[in-house]
Amino acid sequence: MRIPIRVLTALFLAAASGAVAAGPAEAATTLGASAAQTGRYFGVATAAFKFSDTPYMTIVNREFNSLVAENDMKWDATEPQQGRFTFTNADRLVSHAQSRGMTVRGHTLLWHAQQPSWAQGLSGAALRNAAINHVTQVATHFRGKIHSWDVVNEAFADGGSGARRDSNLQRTGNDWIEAAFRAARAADPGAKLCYNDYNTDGVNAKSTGIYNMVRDFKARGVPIDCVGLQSHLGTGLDSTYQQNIQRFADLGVDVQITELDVQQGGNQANIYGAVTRACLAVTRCTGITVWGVRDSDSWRDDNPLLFDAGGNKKAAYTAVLNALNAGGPTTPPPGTGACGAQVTLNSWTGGYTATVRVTAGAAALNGWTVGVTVPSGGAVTSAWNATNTGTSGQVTFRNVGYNGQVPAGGSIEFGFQGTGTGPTATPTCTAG
Ligand code: G2I
Repeated sequence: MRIPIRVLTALFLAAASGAVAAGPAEAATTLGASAAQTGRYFGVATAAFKFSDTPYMTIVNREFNSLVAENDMKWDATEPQQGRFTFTNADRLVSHAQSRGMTVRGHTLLWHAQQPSWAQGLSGAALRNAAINHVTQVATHFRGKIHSWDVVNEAFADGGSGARRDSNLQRTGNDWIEAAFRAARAADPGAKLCYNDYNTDGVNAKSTGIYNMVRDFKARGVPIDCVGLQSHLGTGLDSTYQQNIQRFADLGVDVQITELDVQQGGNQANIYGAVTRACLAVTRCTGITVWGVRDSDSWRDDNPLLFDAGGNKKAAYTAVLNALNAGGPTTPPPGTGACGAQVTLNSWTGGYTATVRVTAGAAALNGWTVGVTVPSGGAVTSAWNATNTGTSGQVTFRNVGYNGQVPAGGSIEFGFQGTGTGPTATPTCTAG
């Protein structure tokens, strides 16, 4: 039988795309290393004041490759008096993460809760200006060090309305969220910008309200890159949990599970495993963060975490590790060569930022080079986490000192900003 060439081409492309990674040859033994095998991170919420607790730090350093501040980056912590910023604890967290090669989630720039009392007393234009200044100052302070920012936290109402929550920020005008995202992008173009909320653990009125906002932002060019689903869970998991992740991903944003904890009880381990599998099943679900280290560190009193008070691994831990080791779609597909590169654009009239994810193939990388075609009329104006040669036409980006080594199947990101139209062709990637 003769197979038409078109079909052969399709078969070849399907084989070459390598979209589905087989399980790793050797199971990883920590959460971070296991998640990295599919290009994801596994993070934990920490508090700088616990960094001197040795059993606590032993677990943090062994298991996780991403940190978020449980409280140390909130508005009341970073700007206790208007215009006076304190970053001591947050800086400690960031520098610890950097020294261990961990990425950092920023939590959170604007929220109706945990506002300093001076902000609680403001309204109207004074509050709006103070809020935007806060976004700008904090995002600028951490520029280049944050993987993803929760730019706005918990702005939607619970219940069936799908509407915004009333708050002093909301009363400054419905456009406060997009103003915050634009200010964050201007201050740190390399950070992914997320909207983060809870009770969004399935397709429901609240998550649909957020979905509609994200769709509108994408349509109007408001810079948004990711949605955080907090996932503070009880004794059950919504049957539409994965479907909900997928529908956000289909809008062209990443999804991150940002504050996972699950009520202890008969189902805890199963629910942790199911959440992990749901994330792994969606290519754009790029990482999971648990909201604390040991049960005794949790804001909840129902033992919702992966380690008990003595620092022992619980059944929930094993369920997560096994799910991570079973693999899932690699994010993004590594391709068949030594490495692959995929670009995500955030464009506006006359300019763009590009995020490029470099993924190692079957062997670890010791240096990488990415070639990008920049359409004529435009030029690269700045780059981060890479050094460029040339600014228009064929532009080459090379790793910098700290991100040349990428484990097999692992990935790193760099980015650049440019004028004109962003590159549309898939970049080339070569080792070395
Ligand atoms: O409420 C759980 C989480 C829901 N999503 C947003 C998260 O930011 C939030 O985290 C919790 C922290 O886990 C708590 O640790 O946010 C609470 C409010 O910011 C945190 O509690 C606060 C207490 O309310 C303060 O009294 C205390 O000073 O923790 C502070 C630092 O220990």
